[in-house]
Amino acid sequence: VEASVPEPQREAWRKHSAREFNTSDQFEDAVVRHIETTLARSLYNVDESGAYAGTALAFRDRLVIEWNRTQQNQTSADQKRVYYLSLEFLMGRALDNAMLNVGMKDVARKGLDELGFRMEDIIDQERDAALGNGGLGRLAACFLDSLATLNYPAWGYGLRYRYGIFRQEIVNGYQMEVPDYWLEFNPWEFPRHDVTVDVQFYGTIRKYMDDSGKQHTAWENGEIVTAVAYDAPIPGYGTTTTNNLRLWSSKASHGEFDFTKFNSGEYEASVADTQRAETISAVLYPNDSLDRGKELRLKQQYFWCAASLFDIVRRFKKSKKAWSDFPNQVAIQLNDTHPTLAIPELLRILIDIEGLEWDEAWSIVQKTFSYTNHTVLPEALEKWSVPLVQNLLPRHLQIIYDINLQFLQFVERNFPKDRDMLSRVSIIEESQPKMVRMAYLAVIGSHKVNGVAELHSDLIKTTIFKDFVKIHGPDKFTNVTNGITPRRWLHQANFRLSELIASKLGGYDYLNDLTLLHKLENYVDDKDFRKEFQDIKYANKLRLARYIKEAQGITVNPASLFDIQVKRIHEYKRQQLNIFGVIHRYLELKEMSPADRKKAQPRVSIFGGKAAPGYWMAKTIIHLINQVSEVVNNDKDIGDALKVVFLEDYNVSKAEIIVPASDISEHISTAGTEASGTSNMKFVLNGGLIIGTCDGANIEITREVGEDNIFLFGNLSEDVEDLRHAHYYSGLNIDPSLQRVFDEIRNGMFGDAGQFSSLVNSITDHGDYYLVSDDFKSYVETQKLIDEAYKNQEEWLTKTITVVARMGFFSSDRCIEEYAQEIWNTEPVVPPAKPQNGA
Ligand code: 4GP
Repeated sequence: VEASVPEPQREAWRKHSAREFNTSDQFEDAVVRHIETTLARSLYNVDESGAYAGTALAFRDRLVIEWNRTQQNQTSADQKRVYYLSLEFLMGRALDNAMLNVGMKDVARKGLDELGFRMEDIIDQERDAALGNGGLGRLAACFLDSLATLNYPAWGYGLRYRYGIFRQEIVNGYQMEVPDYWLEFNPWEFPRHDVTVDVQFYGTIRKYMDDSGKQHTAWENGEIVTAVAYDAPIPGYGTTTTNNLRLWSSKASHGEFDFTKFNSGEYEASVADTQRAETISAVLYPNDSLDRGKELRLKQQYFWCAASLFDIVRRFKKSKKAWSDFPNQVAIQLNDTHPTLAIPELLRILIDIEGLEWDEAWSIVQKTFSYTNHTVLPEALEKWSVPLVQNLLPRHLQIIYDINLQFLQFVERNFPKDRDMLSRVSIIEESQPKMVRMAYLAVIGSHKVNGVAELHSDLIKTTIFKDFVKIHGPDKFTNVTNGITPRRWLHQANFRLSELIASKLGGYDYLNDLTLLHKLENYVDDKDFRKEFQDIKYANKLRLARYIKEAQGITVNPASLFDIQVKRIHEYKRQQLNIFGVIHRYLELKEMSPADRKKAQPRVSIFGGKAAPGYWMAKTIIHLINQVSEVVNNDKDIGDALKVVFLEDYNVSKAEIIVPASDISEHISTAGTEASGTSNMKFVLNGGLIIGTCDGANIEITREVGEDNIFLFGNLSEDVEDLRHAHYYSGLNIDPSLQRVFDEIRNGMFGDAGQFSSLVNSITDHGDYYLVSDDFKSYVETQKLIDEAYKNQEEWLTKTITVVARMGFFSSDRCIEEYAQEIWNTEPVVPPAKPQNGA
């Protein structure tokens, strides 16, 4: 490690080195000092937001000390580092997580109490860091937690969006999007104005020969935008390892604004350039399927890849190692195809700038990268038009063509008989205009490709990447079933349950080894344990009921069965199937005698999730849910028998309240469409059961918890194609009970029927692509089984305890170990011991 202070003065540094608080007294010192000096407030004008800021800054100090130490230690350990490139990191709140990970929550609670504040209110002041859409972004956040907890030297690289995912407001039943100003106060980030990278766009290519006659390519005369690093510390649980998440922010290369232009009278132009540069990192794209073809999105991707690669290469070059060592020092994981441009970018750096030959550079690239696929939905697979890439990144397009040429020559040599193969696997799709298929580029440039659950990993091998399995061999393709961090999704979200588990398992070791949960099965018949387990679920339902009242003004009875579906709104996830089922239930209840209705199992159907702003059908589904909610909740006949709630603005911190409160959660995608799902794991880990299709990780959850402890229904993925085909040629078979639901919608039971015609017609007239009609009957029957099962509370309780005990497999720690061994070939770095002088 290079040091800047000479040895004789280092003693003074050591003596005055920053100290961590350890007692509540020291914590209070830190909080008050920050409130008085950093925030310039005092006991006369401090409110909860001030107390939050003081608390966050106190914990931030602690994290920073560990973070600096970790980074120094990892650098001197000189081991391979992992770089996780993700356009989304859905981190949620940081304070509670920081307190629990460093193990100081009780200390802080006591301190805050003495200063006159309640811990829960303070935690609630924080805004979510919502730099993601859904599963892919939250998975990245869980992975960062596990990487730090397991002491892997790892950095996340992403973009620092000025606006995260939009805030959702429901107005007259419709989704409205409002900007999320999350950066107004964010104590967790550190601007590194000294860590910048100039990134080039557009420009021209010049070929030239040097004195020795060697050919070179230069990319010149482009527009430059500067990337500035913003770092956030990522603390591991129960370890001092604190890793780094580096997010890039864009600014004009000439600084705040262009003085030359300003001085020559071009006032507006001087600001316009700045704005254009800053736009690159301004917004997270909220669309998961419709953002295709947007130049700004491609700019974001390159900006982030170029800055990250430059940074990684700069770090590597400091080690003065040979280039052949690069893949021994660096593993880069591509989270979906969004960072695929990193592949041609690394080639460009190695060949154009560092002067390596193609073959050596290519071998380094392939050993360095690996790629995770998160979807088989054809509309979500990224493609960029050749003219767009040509204009924005002319040199990269050349490199992509070169990769493709070499690849196709290889294919031709090895598969001379399969003439169509070349056009099928070409990175360039011969369409009008031509398109660059990013997923193929990612596969070809990586040494490993993984899916995120067993079924999904099998499906990618037989569908989208079938030819590549033949070409590269099956070993290139692997599976890492997703997982979740038990720290946030149990210990933090459901502290009482975590405490109960710890009391039986002899401590919190299980948070570092989730498989230890299996010992809970010994307590399935323990009366006191059962009682406490049940009480906790009830308390969590009560907490959610209070939240529903406060946020939506709807009164729900916590003794009802809570049935929850929260996730992005998408036709393939089939919230429409759920709401049609709810309407069916409502119609049945209406027909019952009051006496029978009293006997029916009361239910609360809870929905939450955002629709992409341009995804009309998803927005229609939200509208229908809200209209049904309006009608059902105000129907005097129905009372507590059924309530329908749409929770506005679903996000990570709300999930922490929602997840522990479920009796049943819904994971009901059309078989073969949901790559994995991760909320399914969160709900079960918190003692909720699942109604689900044989899809994604539901299948492995079933294997772990046992078929008796999950409610599966619906067609299997191998039958989906035939069913679609049958819809097309022989029409649909619409169950009479579903037909009735459609009739009532068309008759205006839930308001203007025209609003919902596209939704209903997509099933009745347009082929029912997502098989709602095929699965409706078994869905409704399975819901009946659930009502019955729930009546036997003792058996239900046994099931819920059993499933928790069997969830050990689904920790994201297990995922990270698999990635480290099978894909990255990396080892943890032993964290440094705390220095003796640290208070
Ligand atoms: C999601 C998948 O839809 C989900 O099944 C999976 O669990 C998650 O990735 C993590 O692997 N995909 C996205 C996306 O969120 O934006 O494509």
